[in-house]
Formats: sequence, C-alpha cells, structure tokens
Amino acid sequence: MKIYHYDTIDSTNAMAKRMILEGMREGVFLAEHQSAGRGRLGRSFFSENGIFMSMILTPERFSFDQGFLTSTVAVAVCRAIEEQGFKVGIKWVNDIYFEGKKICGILSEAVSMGAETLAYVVGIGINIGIVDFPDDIKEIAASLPLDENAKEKLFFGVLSNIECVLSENKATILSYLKKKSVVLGKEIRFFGVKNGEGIALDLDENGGLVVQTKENEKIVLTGGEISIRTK
Ligand code: BT5
Repeated sequence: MKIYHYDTIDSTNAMAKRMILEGMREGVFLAEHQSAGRGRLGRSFFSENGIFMSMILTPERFSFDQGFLTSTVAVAVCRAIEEQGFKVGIKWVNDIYFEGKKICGILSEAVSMGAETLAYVVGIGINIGIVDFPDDIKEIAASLPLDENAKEKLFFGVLSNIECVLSENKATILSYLKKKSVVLGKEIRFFGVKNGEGIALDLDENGGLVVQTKENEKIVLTGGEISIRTK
C-alpha cells in the first residue's frame, strides 16, 4: 500500500477524502503535524507531535457494518501500542487511554456518492513526546514517550495490525475489545442522541455499548459521547 508522507498538512482525513473523490481507493496519508486536525462533530484535534495518519479502505476490504469500523481499528492501534511495551485500554468508542488519559483518537468517515459508499477513511492520531498540551486538554491528554525510531516502528505496527484485524472474525475482535475496555463495569454518563447515567454492561455485536440506565432500562448506545463517573 502506498504511503504519502508530509511534514505538515491540514488534515490527513481531509486529504484522503479529497483523493477518494479523485478516484483513489487505496493508500495511507501520514503527517508529522496537522494544521487543522479534526475530531468528531467538527471538534479539533491537537496535532503538534505524534503520528497523524489516515487509511483509505473500500467496503470490499471492510465488510462489517460501518459502525464497527472505529472499534476494529481501535483494536489494531491498541495491539500496536502494546507491542511497543505500553499497557493501554480502549475507551468506547474511539479513544485509546494510557494511564487514565487519552493518547489517541480515531475518526472514521465514509465518502459516498448518492447511496453508494465510495470508500472509508480511518484517521488515527497518536500523541508522542508532547511536553505542553494546550490548557483545554492538559488534564485529559497524555502522550507516549517514544524516540523517532520507536515512532516509526509504531507507525508500521499500526499498519500491519490493521491488515491483521481486517482478516479476523467479529467474535475475535469483540472479545479483544471487551478485554481492553476501560469502560465496561463502570458507572458512566452519556450524552448525544440519548442523555443520562447508568452502568456500562457489555458490547453488542456491532460494538454498541449496552447500558443499564439509572431508570433500570437497558439501552444500546451506537454513538455520542460517554464519560466515566468518578464520583
Ligand atoms: C477524536 O475525536 O478523538 C478523533 C481524532 C482523530 C484524529 C486523527 S489524526 C489523523 C486524522 N486526521 C484528522 O484530521 N483527524 C484524524 P473526538 O472523540 O471528537 O475527540 C476530540 C476531543 O479530544 C477534543 O474536543 C478535545 O477535548 C480532545 N483532544 C483534542 N486533541 C487531543 C489530543 N491531541 N490528545 C488528546 N485529546 C485531544
């Protein structure tokens, strides 16, 4: 798979989406810095130092439900980071946590033409060697202490783990997700489509979060935001 490497770019996801519209169906975009890194719902992603990458995947290569794509890639990223010797966990649905803080965010998007999905873009941002985070995220963000050599190893590790996980069955992926979840069994607050509090019980077959609400109702969250209650 061809890798397009930049020093600074606006956003590797935005670049991949532009290239899909020009006909590209395979490739990886990697940047050392992003000037307009994006998270979900138009939020920004601080992209000063780390691995900022986006992979184009066709629906033929990723044949599960689109809603399962972020979780599938989270498994690959988690394994790749663990191969570098760090114990990390997955905070549903798109964050990787290290020592209680976010070190990586994942953003999956689809590019469609009418009803047809042309391709998916999976963007991954991993913080590396950041000393000073901006005030608004310094309490919640962390970064991995890796030198250039280890950073390169991690990048190729992410690529090879994505290749591996794409050939696995759902049960294997789900069982790893459950094992690495930092959310299951915890009291959470949820926001977005539904708002409330409850206990995160399980993941359903599409990676949705099964929650027992405070009102004793069982619901499945398929998107939105959660936070783990600390008190
Ligand atoms: C994400 O969104 O976490 C998805 C981030 C995806 C970034 C990659 S980098 C390569 C590719 N190109 C892009 O432009 N994007 C992708 P979300 O769950 O919405 O989280 C965003 C929130 O995380 C922000 O509102 C901040 O609170 C926090 N945040 C921002 N930058 C952060 C960072 N570097 N580390 C940890 N937390 C951060």
